[in-house]
Amino acid sequence: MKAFTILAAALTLTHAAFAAGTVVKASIEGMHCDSCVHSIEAKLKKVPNVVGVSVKITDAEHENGEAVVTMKDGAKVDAEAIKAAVADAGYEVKKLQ
Ligand SMILES: [Cu+2]
Repeated sequence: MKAFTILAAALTLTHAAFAAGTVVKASIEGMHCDSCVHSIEAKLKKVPNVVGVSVKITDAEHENGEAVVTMKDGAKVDAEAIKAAVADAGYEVKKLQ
């Protein structure tokens, strides 16, 4: 399971791409229905220090969606862990901010 390997590697990194308490927005490609939304939400909720996840389809015609991930206050965030969780659900993060 490649995604799990990536996630494990990401968790060992001390570098944090985002400051504590950050709300991270991820643009996701390939989403087309509620099932996509739920599977991505389920994976992101399992990322350490994630306290809130909101996934929605932003452009149904082009199958684009967005995940808004809220991190625990004071927690370090690794962008790779979020990307890996989305990849584990079967989708790709096109942009993370
Ligand atoms: Cu779907």
